Amino acid sequence: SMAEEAKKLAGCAAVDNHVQNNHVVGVGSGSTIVYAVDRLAERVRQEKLNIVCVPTSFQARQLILKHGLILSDLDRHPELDVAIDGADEVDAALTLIKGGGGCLTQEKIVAGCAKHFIVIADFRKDSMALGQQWKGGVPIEVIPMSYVPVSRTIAKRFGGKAVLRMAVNKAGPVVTDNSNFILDWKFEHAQNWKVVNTAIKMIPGVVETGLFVGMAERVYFGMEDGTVSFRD
Ligand code: DER
Repeated sequence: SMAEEAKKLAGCAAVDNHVQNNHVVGVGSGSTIVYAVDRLAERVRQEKLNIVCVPTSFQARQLILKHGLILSDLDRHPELDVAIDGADEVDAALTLIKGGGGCLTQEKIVAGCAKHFIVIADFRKDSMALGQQWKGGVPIEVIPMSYVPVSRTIAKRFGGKAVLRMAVNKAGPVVTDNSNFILDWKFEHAQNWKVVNTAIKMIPGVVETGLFVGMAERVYFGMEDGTVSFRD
């Protein structure tokens, strides 16, 4: 499909422009990153690149192993040269909503350890303001026993509603790779995302938010016309 082609364009552009020999590479989660890892594996074979990969989820770990790439971790490499990951939405200031795939916590940790955090997305994610394209709200990872009071506090202080993410192929709520729950905060209007992100993180029980503020260095967008554009 057009969107899949666009994901591939963005994934290849990020890998070709930002991964070098002897790099430690953070590997994101979701569907767009699959194309980036395909390209990474191709380059390793063709150029005999010597790189190691740090995953951001069980899914990312499976991707790395499936391609025979060298798996590493933050114990061995607490500082990465580059992290590449997708996004659910990107606004004009490069603030991201992430977590549509439920992996936001390890993604944010790995992104924060990288010298360069590069985002890849298809044209549908390119937005002027959060909430214009993405209707899933802001994912928030919470300690399971806290999800009701956290949900009530978010609704009271910031409006909208924070809904427990229920699993589709398993009875009950989605359980993250960190054994936590996810609330999807369906906010009602634009916010000062830097202020809101900090305020939500301070609520007891909140582990992490899917608001990536001031973290993305560059976002590559695969476009419908087969070209790639980027924003810094
Ligand atoms: O869940 C996540 O954070 C993913 O990275 C998400 O933001 C992008 O997933 P996609 O590439 O499948 O759209």
